[in-house]
Amino acid sequence: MSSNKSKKLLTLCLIYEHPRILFGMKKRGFGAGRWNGFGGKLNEGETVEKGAKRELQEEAGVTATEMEKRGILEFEFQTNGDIFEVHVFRVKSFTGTPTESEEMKPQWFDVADIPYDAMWPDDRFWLPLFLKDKKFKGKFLFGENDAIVEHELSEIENLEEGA
Ligand code: 8OG
Repeated sequence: MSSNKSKKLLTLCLIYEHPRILFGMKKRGFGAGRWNGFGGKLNEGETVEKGAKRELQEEAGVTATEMEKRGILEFEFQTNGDIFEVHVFRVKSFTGTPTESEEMKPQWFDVADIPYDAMWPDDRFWLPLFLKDKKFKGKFLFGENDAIVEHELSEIENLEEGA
């Protein structure tokens, strides 16, 4: 995987209260038509945690009261010049009621019933680790039609080390 591309930092929040997990159907833009967690780009000067919390609020209408970073994933596209570094958070508690926004239509799923066929194809690799409460790091290279061409994934004890 090449390294002289520009890196963009993104957040992803998953509300997981065993046995249910909240996904949103992305209604527009990048990843439209797929179930996903809630997140996006950081505003200028914003910390990753603050950005994650803000995006969750904007897209799902809820406020995270307890959240923890679980993973760092890098996505590279053969057809695109950017690398996306996505920081994945588990939200353990929140206030408010998940509400549809312009970007996302939220829905609870049972963890036995995760809609992998309508999600980003990398999710079936790392989401099982997330659901087992593991911390992880991964890299995925996408080719034509968002097919995964190469990937690495490992469980990790300390996410911040060398992140
Ligand atoms: O601002 P925007 O909605 O475009 O941000 C993209 C969101 O999608 C952000 O929360 C990060 C997330 N995301 C990717 N790639 C992948 C992926 O491969 N799998 C999952 N589950 N989420 C992804 O950008």
